[in-house]
Amino acid sequence: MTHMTRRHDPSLFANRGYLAPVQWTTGHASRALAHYLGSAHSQTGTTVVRNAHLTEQWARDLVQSPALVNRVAGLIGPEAGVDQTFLVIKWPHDPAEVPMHQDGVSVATELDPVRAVSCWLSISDSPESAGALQFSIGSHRWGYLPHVFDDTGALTAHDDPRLTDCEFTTVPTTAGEALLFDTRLLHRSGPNSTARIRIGLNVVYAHRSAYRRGSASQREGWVPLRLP
Ligand SMILES: O=C(O)CCC(=O)C(=O)O
Repeated sequence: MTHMTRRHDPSLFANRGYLAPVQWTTGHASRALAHYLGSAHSQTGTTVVRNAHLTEQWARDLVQSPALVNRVAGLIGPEAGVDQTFLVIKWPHDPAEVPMHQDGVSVATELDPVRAVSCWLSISDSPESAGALQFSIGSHRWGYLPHVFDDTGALTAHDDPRLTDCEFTTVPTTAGEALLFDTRLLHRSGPNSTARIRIGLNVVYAHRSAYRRGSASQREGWVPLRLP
């Protein structure tokens, strides 16, 4: 039966670098989680928690959501795991922006994009005005771009002339949706100009064999996927 919708067309992933949102839980459950996170964290500037899945039970559960795990295993194969997570809470009227970057490359790692995939989970609603994710569609076809890392290992700049004219498309999401995207896809997010909290969890999933630099065993955050 050829009943494949555009939503699930794998060529979309190859051509534009991301899939239409995957529902990992209900909007109701996700908004309840957003409410909990808003009360559990203090509102002193943008909240960033690296590898939240190692320290917070809700994140440990979330990265193993059956709907996500099935999708990820279908894209990169079963022996995959979580490479890292990154929680960002943008509080109401938070001016913070996440600058453009590619998830699959850092000082410590370079991931084979065929065996790794990025995922951004919209824990709250994320309309454009709240700092939704923005993709430079098709930029994954450029491969990993030359990067500059600062002393801490953080990525500080891209030294490639193509980036001067790079255009971004905003992809608004609602609570409980996830965007799966190529680890080379340039992405960023803008400020939250709304009176509501905006919460997203970025998860990079990688197959054990995905590491061109580094290895799964050297990754502090690596945990194997539990297939349902
Ligand atoms: O939550 C955001 O605003 C962006 C997070 C992101 O791009 C990342 O962690 O790679």
